[in-house]
Amino acid sequence: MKILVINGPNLNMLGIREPGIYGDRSFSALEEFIRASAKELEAEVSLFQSNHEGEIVDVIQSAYGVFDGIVINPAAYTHTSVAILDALKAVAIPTVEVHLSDINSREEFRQHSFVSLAAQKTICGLGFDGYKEALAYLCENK
Ligand code: CA2
Repeated sequence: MKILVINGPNLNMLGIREPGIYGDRSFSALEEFIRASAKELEAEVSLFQSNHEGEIVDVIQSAYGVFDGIVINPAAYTHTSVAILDALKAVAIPTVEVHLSDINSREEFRQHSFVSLAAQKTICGLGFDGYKEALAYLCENK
């Protein structure tokens, strides 16, 4: 099982500010957590982070025929990006959307997700554990 994990804009700043919302652990701790979770689940993961919408579209397109699943936290692009939605629909790779925080109990503008329209499942508010749950879901439903 080959899974591409995509993290969107500003997630590389994790741990630096807003610990009350996103926790106090760093982005490199998140990457380590994802790698350890994948190892436990016997899945192969590739990690990608970008602050640029077009780069995220490019990496989704290049996943076609290569990866069996995608885990994506599109960060702020969740709420704005039809381009990322269209790329996920184009490749039709089983996708799980993850958010560290519970976007449904935050500001109204965070309560709508374009990406949810292409995801098989959305996991919110579980912090780092949400990524492990997403990987496990893809492994169980391959
Ligand atoms: O809860 C999530 O995982 C989000 O996808 C995180 C995004 C936010 O725009 C989404 O609405 C929900 C924000 C990414 C990280 O933002 C930071 C802000 C300040 C300090 C560190 C990270």
